[in-house]
Amino acid sequence: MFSIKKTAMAVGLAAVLVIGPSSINAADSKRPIIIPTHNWSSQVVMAYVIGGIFESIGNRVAYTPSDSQAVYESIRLGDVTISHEVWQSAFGASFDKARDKGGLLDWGDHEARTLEDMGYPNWVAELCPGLPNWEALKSPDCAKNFVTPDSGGKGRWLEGPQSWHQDLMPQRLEALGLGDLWMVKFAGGADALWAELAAAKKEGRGTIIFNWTPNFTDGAGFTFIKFPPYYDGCRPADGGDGKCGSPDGYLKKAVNAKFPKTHPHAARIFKKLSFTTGQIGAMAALVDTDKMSHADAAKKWLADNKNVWEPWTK
Ligand code: TMO
Repeated sequence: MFSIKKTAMAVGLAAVLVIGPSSINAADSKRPIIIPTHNWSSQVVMAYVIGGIFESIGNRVAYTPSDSQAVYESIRLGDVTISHEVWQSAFGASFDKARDKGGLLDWGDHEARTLEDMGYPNWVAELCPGLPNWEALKSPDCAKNFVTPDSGGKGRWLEGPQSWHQDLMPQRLEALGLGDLWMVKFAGGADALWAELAAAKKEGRGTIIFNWTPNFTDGAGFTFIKFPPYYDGCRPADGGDGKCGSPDGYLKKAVNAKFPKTHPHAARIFKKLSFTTGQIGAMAALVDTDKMSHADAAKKWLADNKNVWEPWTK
């Protein structure tokens, strides 16, 4: 009798120590978990994938289109619950700022590492001897192959929407002394980048675009330009001279600080959840290659990958 009681007490104590008192018997709130959606495919598919996982344990979910910089302040204030793709190069500074103010928690990194930088489809390498080294861009004979009707006689870099990096690429181009030969044009959206890839291929002309990995272009013959290495503080926004490429970056998760208390089960799942480069590239490909809707892509991904995500719910 006595020893059974003691064992039960010991188990109970161990549970308190391991799980923490707030989680014991606490059911997740029926209030919806608010998941942001942004303007690139893997992020939107993953929003629905994670929402689907939360729904599978009986939770409610709402999706809200959000600005990809302002979202960290929204999470801090509790208007949005989570962020599942914090890309270091584009959003690290906004994330740090909100975390330092309080109310936003770093919830760990995905297994996938990231790169967000300028690059080219492999067939254009011959137009610019010396690529992928950035110094190849110093040659006028290279730049002239990247002139477009809207580029004022200079070679064109097609950057993503300005909301992702603000003036990072125009600043880098000037810092590296490439401003006489090259200019930056901002795309209206990610689809404009993929349309440019397809058009350049069809017309057999040069193109340099902003791209990232993990993405559907992984393994599809896209090469990132090798710029001088990134180091903390090298960017003009951080007080540096701007003569650096983008970092070998993290892909982080973040949550509102109250989420582990309002939705302890979902918060535990989200903490464990981690996607690989291959999984994230596949989520993007379902939309950008297979032309599925984001929601249908997520349903298919969840159905095909139960072995990946179901263990996280236990
Ligand atoms: C944030 N992004 C993946 C578009 O570089």
